[in-house]
Amino acid sequence: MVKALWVRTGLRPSFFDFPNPPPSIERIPRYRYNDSMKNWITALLLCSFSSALALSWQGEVIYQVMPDRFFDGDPSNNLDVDKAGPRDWHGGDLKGLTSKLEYIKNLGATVVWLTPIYAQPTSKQGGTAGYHGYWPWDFSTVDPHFGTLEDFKTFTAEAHKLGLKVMLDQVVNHFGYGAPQVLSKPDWFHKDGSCAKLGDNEIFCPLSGLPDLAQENPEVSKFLLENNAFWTAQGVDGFRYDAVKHVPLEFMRGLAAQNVKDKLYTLGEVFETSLSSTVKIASFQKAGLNSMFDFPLQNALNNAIMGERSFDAVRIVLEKDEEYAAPDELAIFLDNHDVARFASKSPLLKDDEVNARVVYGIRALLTLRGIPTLWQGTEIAMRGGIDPDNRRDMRFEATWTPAEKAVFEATQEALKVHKASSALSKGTQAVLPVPEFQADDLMLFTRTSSDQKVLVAWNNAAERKSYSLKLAKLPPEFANLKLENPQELFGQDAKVSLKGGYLHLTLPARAATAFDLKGL
Ligand SMILES: [Ca+2]
Ligand SMILES: [Ca+2]
Repeated sequence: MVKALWVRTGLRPSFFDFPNPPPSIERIPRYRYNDSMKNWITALLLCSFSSALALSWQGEVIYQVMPDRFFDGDPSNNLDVDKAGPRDWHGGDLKGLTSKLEYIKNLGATVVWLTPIYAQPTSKQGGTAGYHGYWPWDFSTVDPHFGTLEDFKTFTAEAHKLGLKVMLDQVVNHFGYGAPQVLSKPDWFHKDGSCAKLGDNEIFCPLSGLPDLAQENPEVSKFLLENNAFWTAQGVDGFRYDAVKHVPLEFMRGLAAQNVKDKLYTLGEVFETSLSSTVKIASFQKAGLNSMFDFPLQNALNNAIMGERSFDAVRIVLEKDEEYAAPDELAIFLDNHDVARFASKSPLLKDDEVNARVVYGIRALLTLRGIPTLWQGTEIAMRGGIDPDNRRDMRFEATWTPAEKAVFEATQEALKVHKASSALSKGTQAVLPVPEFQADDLMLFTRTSSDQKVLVAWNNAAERKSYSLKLAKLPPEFANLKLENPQELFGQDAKVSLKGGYLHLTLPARAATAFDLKGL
C-alpha cells in the first residue's frame, strides 16, 4: 500500500534510503495505517491539490550577487585579499551586501540570490581561491571572508524588512577540493576508477575533479537533507541548486519535497544551452523544483541581440515551453557568473552601441514569460569575458560613467514598467506567427493577464523599420482589435495601427517594444 502510494505520487524515491522518517515525506505516515479506498482518494486529491498550489515567484525579479565581488563592508576579514588578482579573494562580504540592500531595492529587484557562503578551502586550489563559494569544506559554517552566521541572519532580516526575499545558493553535488572528509569518510564519495560502472558518468563521476558525493549512500543523503534544513532554519525564502544535472534526479526529488513542505522556492541549474537540452532541464522541474534556469533562451537571446542572428532560435526555444511543467516559472537571464558578460559579446561594436544593446536586451527580457534574473553589474552594462573576467568587482554610483548611469536608469525604468504591467510580469505568453521574410528581424507575441493584454514586438534590424501583418493570419481575436492610442510601455518612439486588414508596426532600430492593447 505505502509502496504503491509512493510509486503513484512520486513522493518516495525508489532506491534512496532517506533518514528515518524522511523529512520530505512526513505526511505519508498519515496514510500508512489505513488502506481504505477512501483514504486512497484523499491522498491522491491532497497530492494534486498541493501541486496546484505550488509556490509561484511570477512577478518577482531576482538580483544575483557574488558576495566577494559585491561590496566590502568589513576590512577586518580581508585575509589574503588581492583585488588585482582575478582568481583571488576581493574582500566583499555579508556586511557589505547588507549595506547595499537599498541599492538592490531601488533598482527594482525583489529577490537577492547570493552565491554560496560556505567555508572554503583555506588555500588556493589550482591557482584559484574559494572566493566564489562553490568549494564547500564545511557546509554549515560561513566562510570568515564573508563574515559569520550572525551576519547572514542580519542580512536576511534586513532584506525582509525591505520586502526583499533571499535565495541562497546550495551545493549538493560535491565537496571542495582537498576537503578533509575525502579521507575521513571515503564511502561518501564516488571513486574516479569505479564511478563509470554506476551508470551515467555525468552524475556519478567527479565534475572537474571535485570530490563527488554519493547521494545513494543513506549517510550522505541524510547529511545533505539535514544541512538543507539547517539553512532553511536561517530564514531564507528559497534555494538555488548548483549543477543539478550532476546529481541523481531521485535525490533532487526528495530534496524538493522537503523544500515544498517548508514552503521554500527552488531553482535548479542545468548549464546546457543547446535547443535539445530542454528535455533534461524540464525533467528537474517535473521532479519538483519550482524553477530552472532557461539557458537555451539565454543563448538564443545573446546570439540574436548581440550576435545579430535571426530570432529563429528564440522562437524554437519558446515553442518548447510545452515540455515544462511550469514555463512561466523559469528563470530568464542575459548573463550570469558562469558565462561571458552580455556586454562582451561583440567586441567590435562601439561602446555606445554595446550599451544600447544591453538596454534592448534587458527590455526584451522583461517582456518574456518567466522570472527575470539580473547578474550584478548587468544593470550598468558591465563588461567582462568568460570566468573570471565576468566577475569583476561591482561598482556603485560614485564611480559610474555617465553612460553606465544611463543604462542603470533605463534598467530601473524598464523594471518599473514590468512591475506595473500585470501582463508583462505575470501574463500568459502566446508567440504570434510572422511571415518568413520578416522572421529574422521581427519577434511578435502577446502577454495576457486577467486585466491586461500587451502586444510585444522586437525589431532586430539595424534601422527603424515598418512591418505589416495580415490580420487574417493572426489569431482570431485580432479581428476584433480596436486600437485607441496604444501606448508603448517603455516610452519609445514606436507605432502600431490598423488599416486595410493589416496590423502595421513601426519600430525603432534594435529595440524591444510593448504596446498596451486596450480593447482586445
Ligand atoms: Ca571584507
Ligand atoms: Ca555527482
